[in-house]
Amino acid sequence: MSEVVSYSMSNDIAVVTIASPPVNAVDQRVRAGLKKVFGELRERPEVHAIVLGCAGKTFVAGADIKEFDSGIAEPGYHEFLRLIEDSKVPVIAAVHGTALGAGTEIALACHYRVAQEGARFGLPELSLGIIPGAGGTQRLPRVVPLETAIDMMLSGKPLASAAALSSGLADKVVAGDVIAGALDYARALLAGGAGVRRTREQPVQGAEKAAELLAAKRTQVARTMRNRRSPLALIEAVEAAVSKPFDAGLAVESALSAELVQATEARALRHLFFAEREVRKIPGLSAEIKPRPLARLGIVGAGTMGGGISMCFANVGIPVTIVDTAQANLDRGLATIRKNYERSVTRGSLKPEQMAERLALITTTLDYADLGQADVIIEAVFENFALKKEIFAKLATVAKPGAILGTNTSTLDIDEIAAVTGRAQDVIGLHFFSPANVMQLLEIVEAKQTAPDVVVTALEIAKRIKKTGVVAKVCYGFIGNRMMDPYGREAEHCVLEGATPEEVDGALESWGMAMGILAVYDMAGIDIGHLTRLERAHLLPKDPGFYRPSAMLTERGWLGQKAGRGYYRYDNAEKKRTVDPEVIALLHAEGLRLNIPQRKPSRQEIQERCLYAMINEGALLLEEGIALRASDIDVVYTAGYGFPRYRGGPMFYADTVGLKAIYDKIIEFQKTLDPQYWQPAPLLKKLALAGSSFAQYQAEHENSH
Ligand code: 3H9
Repeated sequence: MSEVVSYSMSNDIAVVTIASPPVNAVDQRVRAGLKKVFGELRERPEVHAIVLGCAGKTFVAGADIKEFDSGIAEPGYHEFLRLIEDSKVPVIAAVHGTALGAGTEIALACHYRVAQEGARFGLPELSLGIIPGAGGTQRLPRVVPLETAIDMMLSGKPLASAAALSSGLADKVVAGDVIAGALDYARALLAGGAGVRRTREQPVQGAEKAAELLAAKRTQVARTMRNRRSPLALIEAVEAAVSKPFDAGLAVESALSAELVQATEARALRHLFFAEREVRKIPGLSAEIKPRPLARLGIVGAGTMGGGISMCFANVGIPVTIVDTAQANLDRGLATIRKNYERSVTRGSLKPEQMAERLALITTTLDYADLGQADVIIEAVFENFALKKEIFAKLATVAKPGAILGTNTSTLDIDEIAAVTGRAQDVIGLHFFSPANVMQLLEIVEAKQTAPDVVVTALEIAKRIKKTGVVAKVCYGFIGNRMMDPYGREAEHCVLEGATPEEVDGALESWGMAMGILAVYDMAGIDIGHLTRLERAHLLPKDPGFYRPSAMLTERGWLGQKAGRGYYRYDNAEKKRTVDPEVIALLHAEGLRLNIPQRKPSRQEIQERCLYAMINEGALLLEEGIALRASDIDVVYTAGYGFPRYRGGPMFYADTVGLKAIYDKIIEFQKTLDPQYWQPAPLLKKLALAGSSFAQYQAEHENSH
C-alpha cells in the first residue's frame, strides 16, 4: 500500500485516506496512490461503498504547485479521477478544512459529497493564471447551476459549507467528525438502495441560457480582468461543457490548461505564491528565536492611519489603547472607526455584535502613561521628524521593559528615531498602507540595532493581523516608496513634455497598474509628496523640472480629491476624475518655460520610462541589501502598490522582458533624456551583460546563505 494513500475497512465500506502534510497537495505520489487504491478496491466485491477523506488539517488544498514548472509526472489526473468516477459502488468525499483546486475536482469526481461544518470548496486556479485542469470546468456546471459555477471559478472565492449545500455541491453537512458523518451517509445510501451518481452523466444545469450568460461574463471579464488570458480561457472551457459531450469538453479543458500553465501569466502568479511564503523566512534568524508577547497594543495618533491600524488589531481580538493630544482628535478618530465598521455591517460582511465586540476592544486616552501595559506600541502621527523623536523619547519612559516601539513612518530614518529612546533594540518600523484596515502589505523595517526577536515579533504581528509582512532595512522610503520616487518622477516629467495626465495614467493603467500614479497622487493628496520633498530639498537633484507639476498644483491648493481638483477635476456628482484643460495648459506652458523639448511620449515610452526607472531602483535596493530578495520587492509592489499580480511584480517582470533589453533601453534614455537619472544600477548592468536574471541572482544568493 502506498505511503500517502491508504485504506481501511469499516464493515463493508472502505475508508480511503490521503495523508500528505501539510495540506495534502496532489503530487505524483498522491496520484499514484489513488490510482493504486481505487484500482484495488474495484477488485473487491465485498466493498459496497467508499469514503474518501484526508488526514491532517484539511482536505486536498490543490495540485502541488511546484510540479507545474517541471510538468506533471505520470499518472495524470484524469487516470485516477476516472477510476474514482467509474467505481461501481458509491464513492463519498468527506471534506473538512478547504477543498481547493484539484481538491474540489477530486470531490466532484466522487459521487456524493459530505462536508464538515465550516469546510469550504473553492476553485482558485485563476489566481494562479490557470483554469481547473482536472475536470473542474466540466464537472462543476453539472453539479451546481451554470452561473454559480462560472462565478465560483471566476472569483476564486470558496463556497462555505452552507452555500455548498444549498447550491448542490455538498449533499450533506455534518457537525463533528466528517469521516463518521460520511460513513453514516454511505450507510443510508446503501440502505436506501441508492447507487452511483456519476457527475459526467449529469446534464449541465441551465444550459439553455448559456449563450447569453457566457456573453455577459466575457464582457465582464474584459472590463475587470484586463490583459489576462486565463479568465477568457475559463469561459471557453465552460462553453465546451455546455456544447460538447463530456469527453470532448474535457479535451478542450486539457488543451487550454496545457497552454496556460507555461504562459507568463501563470509563471508570474506562481512566482508570487511562493514569494509570499518566502518573505517569512529571514536568513540568519534562527527558528529558536521566539516572538515577544502580543496581548495588548498601544497606538499613538488617532488619525486615519492610527484608526486603521487599531482596527487591524481589534479585528483579531487584540485590545488597543489609542493616545492623542486632544480629546477632539480621539473623538473624531473613534467616530471614523465606528463609521468604517458600520459600513461593513451595512454591506453584510460584519455582524452588528462583532462590531460591538471590536469597538469594545478600542479605548482612548490623553495620558501616555496608559500605554504602560502595551506589549507593542505603534506611533502613527504625520511625517514630522521632530515630532516623532519627541514621541519616542516619551514612549521610552512609559513603555514597560521589553515592549516593542514601532513607527509607521513611510520615509524617515528609523535609526535616528531609535537613538532617542535609549532602548534602540526595541524599535522597529511597521509601515502600514492606507487604508490600513484594508491594504495587504506591512513593510517591516529593521533598524541597525533592532533585536532579532523584535523582527520575529513583527513577522508574527503580520501573520496575526492577516497581512503580508516584508522585511526591509533602513533607507529613505524603504523598498516601496523609494522605488516609487523615480517612477513618479518620470510620470511627472512626461506631463511637462506634453503628455496629458490622462495619457500618462492611461498608459500605466492599460499596462495593468490598478491606478495611474497621477491619479494616486490626487487620491493621497499631492501636498504629501511635495512636503517631504521640501524637507529633503538639499538632497534632491538640481533640476527645475523635478516633480515640478506636483509643486505647482500644491502651490495653487489643487491638492487632489480632497480639494475637488488636482491633476484632474472631481467636481461631478460621482466624484469621478475628469480631465482639466486648465491643468493641462498650465503644465504644458511650464514645460515650455523650462525649455523642456515638447515631444509627447508614446504610450510605450511612458510605460518603459516609469517601469524601468522603478526596476533600476529595485536593483540598487538589492545591492545595498535594503531588500533581502528580488521576490520580496515583488511582494511589496503587488501587495501594497497596485502592481498587477499577473505580471509578477517589477523584478519578475524585468526578467520576463530580459535584463539586457532593459539595460539597453536605459542606455538609450541616457542619450535621449536627462542622463543624471538614467544611470544603470551596477547590479542590473552586471546581470544584463552576463545574460542573467534577478531570479538567478536570488537563487545563487540563497545558496550562499
Ligand atoms: C490546482 O489545483 C490545479 C488543478 O486544477 C489541476 C491541474 C492539472 N502546492 O499557505 P500555507 C505549501 S491549482 C504546493 O503557509 P496556510 C506552502 O507553500 C492549486 N505547496 O498554509 C507552504 O509551504 P512552506 C489550487 C503548497 O495554513 C505550506 O504548504 N490550490 C500548496 O496559511 C503551508 O501553506 C490553491 O491555490 C500547493 N497547492 O494555508 C491553494 N498549498 O511551509 C493554495 C500550500 O514550505 N494553498 N502549499 O512555505 C493555499 O491557499 C493555502 O496554502 C491553504 C493553507 C489555504 C491551503
